[in-house]
Amino acid sequence: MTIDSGPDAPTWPAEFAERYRAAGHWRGETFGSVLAERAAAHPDRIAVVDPAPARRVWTYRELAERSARLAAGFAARGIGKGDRVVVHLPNTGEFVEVVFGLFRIGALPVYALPAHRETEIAYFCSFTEAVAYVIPDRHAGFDHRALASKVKAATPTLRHVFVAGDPGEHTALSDVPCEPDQLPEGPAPDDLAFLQLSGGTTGVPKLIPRTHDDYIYSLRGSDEICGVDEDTRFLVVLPAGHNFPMSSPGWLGTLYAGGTVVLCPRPDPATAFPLVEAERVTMTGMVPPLALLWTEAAAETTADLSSLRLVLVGGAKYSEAAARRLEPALGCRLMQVFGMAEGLVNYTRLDDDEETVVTTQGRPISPDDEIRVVDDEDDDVPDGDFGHLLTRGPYTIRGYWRAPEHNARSFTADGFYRTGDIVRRTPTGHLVVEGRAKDQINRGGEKIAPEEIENIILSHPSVHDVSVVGVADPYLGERSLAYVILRDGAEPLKPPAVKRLVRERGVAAYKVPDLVEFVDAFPQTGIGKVSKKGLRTDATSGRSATPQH
Ligand code: OOB
Repeated sequence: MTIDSGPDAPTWPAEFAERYRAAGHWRGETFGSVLAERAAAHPDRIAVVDPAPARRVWTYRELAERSARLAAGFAARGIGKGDRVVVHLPNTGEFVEVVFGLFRIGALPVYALPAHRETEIAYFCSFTEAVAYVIPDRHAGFDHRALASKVKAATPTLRHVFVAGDPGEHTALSDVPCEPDQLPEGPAPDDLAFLQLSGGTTGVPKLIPRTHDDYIYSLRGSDEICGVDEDTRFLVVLPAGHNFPMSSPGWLGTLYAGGTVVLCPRPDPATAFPLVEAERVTMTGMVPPLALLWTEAAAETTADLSSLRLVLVGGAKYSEAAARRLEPALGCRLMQVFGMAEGLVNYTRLDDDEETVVTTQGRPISPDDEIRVVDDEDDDVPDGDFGHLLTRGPYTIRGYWRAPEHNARSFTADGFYRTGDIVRRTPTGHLVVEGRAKDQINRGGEKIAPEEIENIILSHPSVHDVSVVGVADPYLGERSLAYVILRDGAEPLKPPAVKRLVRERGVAAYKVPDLVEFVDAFPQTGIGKVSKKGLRTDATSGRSATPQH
């Protein structure tokens, strides 16, 4: 007997899909059709520049041809429509080629971040039943091939590991391409295009299913708001697999408009500023801590940044004081962006006055983005009051991939996504992010689910209980602090041992607690639950201070 577990994820009800098509939001494009059209319209224009270590460029024709050859090679290896492929590449031209190759055959990239390690990758591969995993040979001092071997041995569905560079025991990506004369039919516009990762509030990240129709609409909307056109030269400084540098307006938005994407290997000013000068970069996007760094470094640099027209800042709250300093320092416009991989993206506008740009996080892309600001009982609060942000619209998912129980909590019965953000709406419809109701730490734009780290620390035999919280940090916005209660009579532990335990479990380095404090008890809420708010208050008031060495 087979059990029908239903569709992988809820999608838009028919009446909504019809409305979004009738409004011209969903136009029946796919990533494959878009690239083919751009390559036909302007084959020799530069699509992608990968500057390091030796500068390589892809014209639109080359990108289309090379991704079609990769698509044919993937298909020849039995990879097809709907198959999941975990893509774990740094900001290189191969990333763009591979992703467009997968799009062409309807296989679904699952975007891992470069910082992810064995625990995350093993989970992505097993949970998505991935058939392939794409890696660099080495990156930032880490050998990805050994990790791939371990994950492959542990994941029965994983048939292929493709390596950009020296493949070791795996398959070289350069051996995959073949003649694309018998390419299978591509996906439909309302098919899934890829799975994004959620920042997460639970022990494991959730997967976000995005369609060609919905994502391409968010690109078109973002391009219009940010003024992206064929003259745009967009620098990708954040990891290319994250939703922000991918679509706000990001490298996919830039390619949609026929512009040029410049891939930056590292985001620091010493790497990025010379590239801005050499490639005449006009636009980029970054998280607040990086914007602070760029703002400070701009005063000292000898690099010519005069080509920059617009810098987008988002992913975490950008302080008003820092926001005021960016435009004069970098000599370009600032736009704040408040988005989420689940969909909704808000931008301040190019014609907003300075006060709006520095004090709000923007307003939605689409007139069909529905915004509700509600109290704890889901009742709407008056405009200007704080409340929980709920949203529904033409590019916001109706549910996570294969997560029915989580979906019941994260979406209302009528399909609004519970963002977990606390906002207020100004009379102009701009949103101001005031805080967060979800149990998540936003470490300078990198999201940490405390539960994931708590579970790791709890596995230590000396640990009775643990609670991980975010505490205010002037540079990162927040950093992570693990409060640990030891078992009676247990071997004493020191902070480095707790950090090592997390690191050695093989998770992304940004998830290792910045601070560890040992306490006898946690503050409790009225009904006896651990009060994370109480812990954050303790941390801010500096009540305890365990030496960290
Ligand atoms: C972006 O996407 P995610 O999925 O990594 O994180 C989304 C969450 C939001 O729910 C919010 O809590 C926070 O990140 N956030 C902000 C923010 N932008 C995102 N909090 C305060 N101020 C902001 N400007 O982070 C993301 C996706 C697309 C574009 C930009 C950011």
